[in-house]
Amino acid sequence: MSHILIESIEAVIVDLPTIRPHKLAMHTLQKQTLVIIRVRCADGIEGIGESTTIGGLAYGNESPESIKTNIECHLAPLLIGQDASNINAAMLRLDKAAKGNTFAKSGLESALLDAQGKRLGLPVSELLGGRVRDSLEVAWTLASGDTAKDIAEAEQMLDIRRHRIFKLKIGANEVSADLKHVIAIKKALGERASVRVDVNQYWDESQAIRACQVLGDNGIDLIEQPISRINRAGQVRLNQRSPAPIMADESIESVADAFSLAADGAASIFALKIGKNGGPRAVLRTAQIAEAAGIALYGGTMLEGAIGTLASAHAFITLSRLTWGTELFGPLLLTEEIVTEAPVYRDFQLEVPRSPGLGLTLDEERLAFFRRT
Ligand code: MUC
Ligand code: MG
Repeated sequence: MSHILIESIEAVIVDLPTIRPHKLAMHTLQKQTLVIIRVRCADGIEGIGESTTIGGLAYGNESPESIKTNIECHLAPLLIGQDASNINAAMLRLDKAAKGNTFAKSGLESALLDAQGKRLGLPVSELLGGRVRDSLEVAWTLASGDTAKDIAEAEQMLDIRRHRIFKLKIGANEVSADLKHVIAIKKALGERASVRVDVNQYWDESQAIRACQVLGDNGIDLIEQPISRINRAGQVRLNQRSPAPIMADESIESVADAFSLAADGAASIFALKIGKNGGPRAVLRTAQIAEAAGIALYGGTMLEGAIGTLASAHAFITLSRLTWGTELFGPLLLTEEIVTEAPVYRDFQLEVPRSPGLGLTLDEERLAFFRRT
């Protein structure tokens, strides 16, 4: 195939309302901010990607504004004029010239994969080696901040057969109050649902030792990132003594982090996130490290919209084992779409399109309406 040059790259910031406030330990979302990436190629094909994080700089090292600036000033100039169909060469060029910036790189990698899929008439999952399942189980996060409201929300999700796995966001309150909240929800749902918690690094080891024991004793299936990513020795100790399995989320900010966590035995489950690894191909490298180390996998989210969600889904659907399912519910938290057809959720599962690329088309009018000027 002759070279098809990348002609232009655009990063568009979009603010979309959420169905309700979404309370995490470090930030309450009243809206979600997406960065949409458009890569236009000389053959007339446009690839779309998404680089989305949570709470400005509250969650990680990149913000929507830094992602847009770094793409426009540093990353796009490295790609313009390069071969759009050689994704290895394009991403290598970015990695050589720019440290970190995994969210920005993830949106670009997703857009290049979308363009190449459209060019070859193949879904992104097939470019990544082929899917080994038809759909992905999707968890829902209960994060209204109110126990009764969370139980009512979970009951409704079970009734309409949309979710039967629930993740509770805790850590901001007193440990005893959080434990009461979690146990009340687990008691109400019983064996009808898997209940898990995400502490977002808010406990110290002394709090986590007892809290993990109580959670495990009360039927909680999984504990996500209980203590700081910096306290590696503490994570190793907790992983050895907690009766419920410990999942690493914030601890993984790169593929190299995944390797050192696996080497140290710091978690028995990895949350896979395209944004934190540098794209759908990069996240599969982390998955391979986990598989080799006997670490179980979970398909994570940074509450992306449809584009980032399907970019993640096309990668996760190629994994032979996804023991803990996924949490790819981001589009369901938003009241608005900027694509013409929303991702389909049915019978507790997300369907992953079989059409070329990611399987999505931008709705230009909605994008123009919601984009920041
Ligand atoms: C996180 O830390 O996992 C994922 C789901 C959710 O509600 O928040 C995110 C972030
Ligand atoms: Mg998490």
